[in-house]
Amino acid sequence: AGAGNARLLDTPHGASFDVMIIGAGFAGMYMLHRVRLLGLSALVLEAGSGVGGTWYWNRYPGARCDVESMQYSFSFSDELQQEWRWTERYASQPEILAYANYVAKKFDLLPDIRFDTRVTDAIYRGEDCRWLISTDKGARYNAKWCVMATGCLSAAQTPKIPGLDTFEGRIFHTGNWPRELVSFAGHVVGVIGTGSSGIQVIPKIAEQAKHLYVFQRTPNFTVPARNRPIDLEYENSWKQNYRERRAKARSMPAGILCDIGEKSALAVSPDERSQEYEKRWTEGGTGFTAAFSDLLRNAEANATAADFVRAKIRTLVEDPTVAERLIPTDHPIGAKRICADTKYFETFNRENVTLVDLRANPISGLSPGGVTAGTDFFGLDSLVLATGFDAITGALNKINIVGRYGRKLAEKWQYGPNTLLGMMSSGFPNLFIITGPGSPSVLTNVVVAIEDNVEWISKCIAHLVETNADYIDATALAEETWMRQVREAAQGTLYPEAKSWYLGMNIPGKPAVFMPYVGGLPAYQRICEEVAAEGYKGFQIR
Ligand code: N01
Repeated sequence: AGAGNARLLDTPHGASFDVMIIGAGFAGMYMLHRVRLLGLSALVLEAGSGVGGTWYWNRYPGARCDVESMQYSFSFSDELQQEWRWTERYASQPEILAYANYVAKKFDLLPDIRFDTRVTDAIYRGEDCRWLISTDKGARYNAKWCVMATGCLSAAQTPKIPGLDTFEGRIFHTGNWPRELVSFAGHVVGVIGTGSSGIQVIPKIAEQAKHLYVFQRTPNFTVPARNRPIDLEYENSWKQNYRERRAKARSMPAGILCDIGEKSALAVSPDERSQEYEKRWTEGGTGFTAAFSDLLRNAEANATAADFVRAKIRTLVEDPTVAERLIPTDHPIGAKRICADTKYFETFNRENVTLVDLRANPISGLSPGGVTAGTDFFGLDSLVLATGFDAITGALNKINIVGRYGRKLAEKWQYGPNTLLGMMSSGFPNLFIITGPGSPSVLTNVVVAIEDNVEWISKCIAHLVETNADYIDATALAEETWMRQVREAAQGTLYPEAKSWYLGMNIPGKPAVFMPYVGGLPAYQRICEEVAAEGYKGFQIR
């Protein structure tokens, strides 16, 4: 067993640990590893039956990362990054899950993880500054420090469509896909949702299904991923230069080493602009929106990139009416997370695929045999919900988190989340969040954001242990100042112009607040380091 079990104590509130970690995705796994290096006891609680988080749950056909695999991996162990071999430019879900399992085994993490265990409550006990954790299995634990590694895109969102529970066919959610193999062969299938998940799953289901109806409410911008196998030369070029490349990636706003255009899109001729877009379109990947420096800051510059993609859609989709329906017009390109696809638009040229425009014909409901949209009925054998997530705060708010004076986190955040650096929320002492709201999280290569947060939190805990401190909390003033910085950073961009999950606008009733910190990883990292160097300025420690 791991270090933790040796220090296990029986208390009235179950087993006692130095650190409880909620979630065994990349964040929870690395947190456990770091806590053990401090010589502290830790336990991880995980709702799934295995490690991997996002990559455990999102097993839908076509699920694939849109950050290149040589970068979407841990950098903390050179041995790990040298010995693991990625096979494709963008790793598929099964490969990333295999990687997560490999990491768990290599660092012997499994003995300190309890699977199939969902945390229901986390309640702060003021007398001894400890967190009391309860689970759906009736287990109780307590710990000095509690770390939420619950993920930004982990609370799958099922829309309230009338009659959904009367549907007699199979229903799937991309974010909660079954572990067994699902076949759509010979089936009439409906997919609701055309975000990143829908855009990946639709071409795959189309290859199998007798007929596929794609129910689209809002068209999305997507660029070709141009996934391909990794050759040895490319792999070696990374492995021989990992240290330098990782460091360079960390100096880029999204923590991703890529070619960022330094010019304004409006400072070059239309020809030069098109050539640059064409080059990036051919190269593939989400680096398309980094073609010029102002694509996410200037509406006119943005329109040049959006128009380029619109023209591509018109050339890729044979039926002009279908092409027009697939063209996004309601948001700047990149203001919603841009998607990377493999033959998405081409899928609509297949005879067995029909695009149903929900703007013209909204879904009125489901019945045992299928979906009614407008005046049309679509008989279905299977329905796939690619309807997204209650992002960034969803997984946290599902847990009954109660801080000082009995205050609930969900209540504190009812008008939008408030944190200091995305890692602590005032009134919830000794509770850390990895890639929480107010951190760069989803705007970055999230593995880098996770590593940075985990390392900051473990150094902070080490500092508390060394100084015999029992208690750390964000001050209300520092939190307010940080949230102002987060808001101001977003205001200078085009992000708030899209009704996206970044703002919680995909969830009915969720306050529209831009949640991530858009100032870039290097700026965020510098601020975090300064705060620590100045004795955790903005935090109250005793
Ligand atoms: O979710 P989304 P997602 N009736 O919220 C539609 C990451 N990710 O799971 O836009 C009809 O983007 C909704 O329509 P609308 C990535 O960060 C990454 O696809 O609200 N439609 C929209 O089309 C991504 O951004 C990867 O009008 C309804 C769709 O469902 C994030 O996860 C792969 C509806 C939801 O799109 C989320 O992506 C997958 C309703 N009642 C995910 N409710 C890669 O790395 C919702 N919709 C490649």
